[in-house]
Amino acid sequence: MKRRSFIAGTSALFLGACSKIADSKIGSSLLHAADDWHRKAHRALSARKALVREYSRADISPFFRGNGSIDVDTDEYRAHVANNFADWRLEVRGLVKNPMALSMDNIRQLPQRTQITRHDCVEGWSAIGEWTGPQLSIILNAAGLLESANFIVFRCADTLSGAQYYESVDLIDAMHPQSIVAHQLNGENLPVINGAPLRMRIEQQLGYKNPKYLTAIEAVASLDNIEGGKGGYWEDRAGYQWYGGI
Ligand SMILES: Nc1nc2c(c(=O)[nH]1)N[C@H]1C(S)=C(S)[C@@H](COP(=O)(O)O)O[C@H]1N2
Ligand SMILES: [Mo]
Repeated sequence: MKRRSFIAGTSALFLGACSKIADSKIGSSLLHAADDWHRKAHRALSARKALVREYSRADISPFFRGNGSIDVDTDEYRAHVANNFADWRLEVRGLVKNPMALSMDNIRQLPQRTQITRHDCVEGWSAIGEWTGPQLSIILNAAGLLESANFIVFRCADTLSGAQYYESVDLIDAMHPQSIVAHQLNGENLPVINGAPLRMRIEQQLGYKNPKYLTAIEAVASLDNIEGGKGGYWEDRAGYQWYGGI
């Protein structure tokens, strides 16, 4: 039905060609195959746009452990901790119309989202926490993504075995309503072990896709020339899936 109304809106010539194809047996199976493909792609896309489960306050884990880097071993970071991250800046750069450097006050002044979600680490533990911060979509819309942007890369202040931690997502996950730049855990400023002062929450994906100690958000066309080219620290090293969906 849908296809008919779509075709009706196009030129008579196109309509003629299509109904001729539909008349032949092979033509009609081709059209149905296209329908199936479209239905599946649509279903996959809607699943990725759905909200993940949110929990209640009673479900919050008494302690949210720190994993991977639990501190940043630089004098610069220690100075930021000492002055409460007053000079921390989150850069928004790459394929954007308006590059920005946001202070913690800037971040706190944006509209906020609070969500209680479950974090799942591939190492076999989970924790439920309440995260607060602006939606990444608000920041990206303010920066104005250029047409050529396909991925968002997250840069971090810490190094693990001598290399910077980083991660990336496509624009579907970047624009997801639960993708937030969190500055609070359970109503308090982020503890250092959990990524102070800023960390991403990409709730549809596994723990390693939730980068801590966030210093920059970079819009890029391709991941090929970023670090090892596989889109993230663990993807480059340990063969973790780039799409770490739960
Ligand atoms: N910058 C940075 N982000 C990181 C990591 C890290 O080592 N460095 N570890 C990842 C992994 S594997 C997990 S499970 C979570 C752990 O988050 P938590 O320390 O708040 O528990 O952070 C992720 N983000
Ligand atoms: Mo993890």
